Amino acid sequence: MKTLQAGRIVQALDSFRIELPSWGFSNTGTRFGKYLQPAAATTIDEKFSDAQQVHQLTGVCPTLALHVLWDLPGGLHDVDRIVSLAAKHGVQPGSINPNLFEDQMYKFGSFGNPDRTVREHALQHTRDSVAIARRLNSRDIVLWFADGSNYPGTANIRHRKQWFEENLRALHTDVDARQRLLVEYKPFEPAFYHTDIADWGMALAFARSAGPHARVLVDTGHHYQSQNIEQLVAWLLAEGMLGGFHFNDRRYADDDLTLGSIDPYQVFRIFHEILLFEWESGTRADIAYMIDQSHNLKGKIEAMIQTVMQAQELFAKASLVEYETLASAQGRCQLVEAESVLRDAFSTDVRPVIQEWRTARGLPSDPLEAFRQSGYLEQITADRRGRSSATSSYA
Ligand code: AFD
Ligand code: MN
Ligand code: MN
Repeated sequence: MKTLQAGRIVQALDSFRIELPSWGFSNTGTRFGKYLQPAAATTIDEKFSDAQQVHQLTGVCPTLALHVLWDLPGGLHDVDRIVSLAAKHGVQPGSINPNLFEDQMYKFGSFGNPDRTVREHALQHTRDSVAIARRLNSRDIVLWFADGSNYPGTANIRHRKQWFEENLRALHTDVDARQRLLVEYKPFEPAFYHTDIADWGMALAFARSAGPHARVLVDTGHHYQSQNIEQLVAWLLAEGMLGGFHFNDRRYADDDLTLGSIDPYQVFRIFHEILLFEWESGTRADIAYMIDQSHNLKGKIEAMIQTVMQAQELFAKASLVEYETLASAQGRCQLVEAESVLRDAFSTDVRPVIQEWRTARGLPSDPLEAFRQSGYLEQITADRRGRSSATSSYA
C-alpha cells in the first residue's frame, strides 16, 4: 500500500468515533421470545462496564446512548448516578432516547394519539428527556416513534401529522443552542398499515417544522427493500439536515443485524458520500455515528466489538477514494473508470494499516481476540448468572 494511502486511513481512523447503545448489552428478544444470555447486563452499571470493555479494546467508543425509562427509571433523580458511573467506567453519556412505545397509554400512539391527554403526556416525557440530556451534557435527543396504524380507515393521517408538528415545535422550544433533536424514521413495524414518520422525507419535513436544532437520524435498517440509502444521505448532507446514524444491517426488515454483515458495499457507499461531501465542502460533517443493535443470538459484547471493527474498516476503505480521478472520470462520462475508482478503494485490504494504527495507540491489534483472551466474559457470566430475566422487550 502506498504511503499516501496509509496516511489517509490513519487520518480517517483518528477522526472516527462511534457511540454504543446501552440496550445492546442487555437481554432482548423478538416478538417470538427471548434467548437469555447469562452474561447480559441487567443494570445500568453493568451496561457501562460492558461499554468500557468495548471502548478500552477499540479506543473509539467514548459515549453510551441511554434509554430514559430503562437506564434512568427515576428520570432526573438518576442523573447523578449516571454521572458517577460515567466517571467510574470512562464512558460518557451519549444520546438520550425517550421511550414512547412501551407504556400502555401509547396503544394508539404517542405524539399521534387522538387523545390530547396522551399527546401531552408524551410531550412531557420528551421534555423530561431534554432536561436529562442537558444535565448530562448530552447533545442529542433521539426521537423514534412507533406511532401508526394497522388498518386503513382507523387513523386520520393528516390530523396525526399536525399533532406531531405541534408537539415537535413545542419540544423544540426546550432545546438549548448546544442540543439537537434527531428525528428518526421507520417505514413499518410495529405499525403495519401506516407509520407516522415512515421515511426520510417525512422526518425532514418534521425536523424543518420543529426548528433550527432538529435534524434527521438515518437508521440503516429502516428502509424498504433495495432503497438507495446513500442517495438520501447525499440529499440530507446537501440540505444540511443529516444529524446522524443508527447503524445495523438488514436482509428483509428492521432486523438489527451486524453492520455490513449483509451489504458491506452499501455501508462503504454511505461513508463515501459523507467523505466526498467533506472533501468538496472543506468542512467536517457534524454527524453522530451510533450503533443500534441488540443481538438475540450473538454474544452481546463480541457482536458490539465486531460492529465497531467493521465500521472502522469500511470507513477506512471509503477514505481511499481518489476524488480528483473520480471527478475527472465523471466529467468525461467514463463510466467504468469512474466506477472502478470506488471499487478499487472498496477492494483494498485496509486491515494491516488498521492493526498498525491500533498498536501505535497502545490498543490490541485484534480487539475481538483480545476480548476473548481477557477473561471478562467468563467473569461476568459467573457474576450475573441467573439474574437475566425476560423483563422488557428491549431492556
Ligand atoms: C428499535 C427501533 C428504533 C429505535 C431503537 C432504540 O426500531 O430503531 O431507534 O429501537 O429505541 O430498534
Ligand atoms: Mn434506531
Ligand atoms: Mn430499529
